[in-house]
Amino acid sequence: MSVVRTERHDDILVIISDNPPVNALSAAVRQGLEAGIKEGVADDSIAAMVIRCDGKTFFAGADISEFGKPMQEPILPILVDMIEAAGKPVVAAVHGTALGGGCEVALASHYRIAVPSAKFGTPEVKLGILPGAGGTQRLPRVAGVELALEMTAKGTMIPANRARDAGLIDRLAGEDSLEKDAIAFAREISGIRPVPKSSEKPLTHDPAVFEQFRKANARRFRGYEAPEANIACVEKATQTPYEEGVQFERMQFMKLIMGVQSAAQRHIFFAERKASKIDDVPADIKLRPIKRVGVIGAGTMGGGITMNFLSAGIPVTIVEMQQEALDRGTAIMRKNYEATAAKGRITAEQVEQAMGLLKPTLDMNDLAECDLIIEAVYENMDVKKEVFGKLDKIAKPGAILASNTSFLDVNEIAASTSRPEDVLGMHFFSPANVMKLLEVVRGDKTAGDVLATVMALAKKIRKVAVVAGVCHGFIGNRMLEPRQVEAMKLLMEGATPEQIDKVHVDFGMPMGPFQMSDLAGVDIGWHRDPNRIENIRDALCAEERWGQKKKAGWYDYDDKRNPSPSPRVAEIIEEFRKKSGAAQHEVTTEEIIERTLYPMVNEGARILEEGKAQRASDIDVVWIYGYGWPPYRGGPMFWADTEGLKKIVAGLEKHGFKISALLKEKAEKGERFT
Ligand code: TC6
Repeated sequence: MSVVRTERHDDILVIISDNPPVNALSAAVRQGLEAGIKEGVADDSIAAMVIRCDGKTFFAGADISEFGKPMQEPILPILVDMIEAAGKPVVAAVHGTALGGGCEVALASHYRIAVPSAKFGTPEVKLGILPGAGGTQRLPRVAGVELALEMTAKGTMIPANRARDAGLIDRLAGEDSLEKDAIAFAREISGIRPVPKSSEKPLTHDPAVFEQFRKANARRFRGYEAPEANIACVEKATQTPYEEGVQFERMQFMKLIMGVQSAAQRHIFFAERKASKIDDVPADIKLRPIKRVGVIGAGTMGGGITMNFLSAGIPVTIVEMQQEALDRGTAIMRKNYEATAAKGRITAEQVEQAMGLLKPTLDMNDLAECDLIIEAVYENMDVKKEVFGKLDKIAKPGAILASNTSFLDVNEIAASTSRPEDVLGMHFFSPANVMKLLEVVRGDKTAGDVLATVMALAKKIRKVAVVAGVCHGFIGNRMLEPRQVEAMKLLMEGATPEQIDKVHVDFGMPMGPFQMSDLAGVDIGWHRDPNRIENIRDALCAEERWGQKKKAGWYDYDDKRNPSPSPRVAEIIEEFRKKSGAAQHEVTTEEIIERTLYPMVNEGARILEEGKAQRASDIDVVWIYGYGWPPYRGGPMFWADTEGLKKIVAGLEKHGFKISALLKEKAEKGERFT
């Protein structure tokens, strides 16, 4: 059966796409739409047409899986032009999300009607491209330059009421009567001639807008190619006739789609979705119901974790040992919600709703009512074992017991209970209510339904979850370690913290290893004996250079936390260099990359070799969502593929690293990780 069908309602032809899950504009859909429009145009008894979709959404865009393959006719730009040139009115009837090519189909239609819950967006920029079917030229004409910039260059999605205010839609339909309302609307406007075309609308704008927009978003766009291409196209729309603008857009689109950045960003799109799939657990396995969550520990981590569930409408019982700590943790959660409300992102009512779902308690026995209990206490094996031993006695049968450990052996923790099959790790990243990544650590005995339940729950609380096996540091922190070790060695050989950090920031990371250490706390994991000074870090800690919180760490900080290179740190480094007698040399950018980033790839390969990650793309997801690896480089494994694995191996060999067998084998065979 065809994915597009037509239905006649007297003089109105309704063209309906049914291409689950998101009505992507695949070749079959484009061919069906073309046939539907032709049918409506050829039939004199048809006065107007309506395009709508079955299922959960209007077209959510071009079919991304077709990118990079030969395109089948009709290509999207031709199809949307054909819709606009139909000569009879075409009404787009929108529900769900009209995204990318879907938004362009709506823009090329002569009228747009949408249900109040519908959303509109051109998120192509997030895939490293632009709305290349005339979208950058039609959108500013229909919705104004400022909104067009917001939607194309930033990928902002807008709700139906804003779309109506901006002129992007003509009418709101009833939430449950879209087709009926669209047909009535089509009949109402069917006689209007000429049919209004988005491409012919006059454009008014203030030329200063572009520079202001570029300036205001310079930080956000740093390193990316697509935002500027989107801006340039919208700017072009204001300077040249429509046809010239479209040609310019086509050129920009082709350049982007052939580039590495778009390939990287598309890789991440699919990697993120693949990450939720567990290779050896059936997709339809019965999940355990999670109606109430328990959290042990109301500190920074426990509080952040709790907020995820409250925000998703899931009640939480939070346990602390002391009333004061419990009150403090609860107050911080409220303060965080209120700050979000002050920014207008949630309402005061939502703050109360979320906080109303919280049950603070000092009695661990209250956890008996929870279906999932997450421990977020001090990172120490004995403490964790004691907590899990207690939980074993309190938790109801079938409850899932999770540890938020970032390093420790989840199998050992599980062994302190009589039900290791119900135990796993849920490693949140700080701040836990903000960071998208969740490493779900699968113990040797973790049951399949336990793992699947937590992966599904992760989506509900809007996390991107990745399955990791039990090993020191799991995926992310394990790969961080060789980077830190090499960064310290480079200091001893002549590099400065500023130089190493700059290479990482220029690469696209939000910060370098030393900036990160200052933010997290130089003293994390320090032995706390100021007289025991074995390395540079001990020396910093002994002088209470614990990072930003002390206004001194690897850098000096002013009152506004602006960093500057520290003469004292330079002295300490120099003392250690002299003491060790390490040979000094001029450290280049190339060497810093080879010695701090290549070993991460090497460690990633080992993680795969040992089966601690399901797939290379999962590692990329961890680094993008947990550590701010630049999406336009696709994550460390994708980046290694683009660098060339032979080059990575040669670089590692040059510096004497022991190379992963998998990495070596792939390099020799000319294979890729992703
Ligand atoms: C474009 O339009 C360019 C135009 C210029 C042309 C010249 N294609 O996200 P979910 C799959 S570029 C193919 O889990 P949700 C997805 O992989 C496009 N497949 O669902 C997953 O497959 P799986 C611009 C797609 O309800 C399944 O659908 N548009 C596409 O959480 C479910 O996805 C965008 O960038 C696609 N376009 O969210 C929008 N979209 O089940 C991208 C989804 O095999 N899409 N799939 O794993 C989204 O943002 C979201 O999918 C959503 C639905 C908001 C539509």
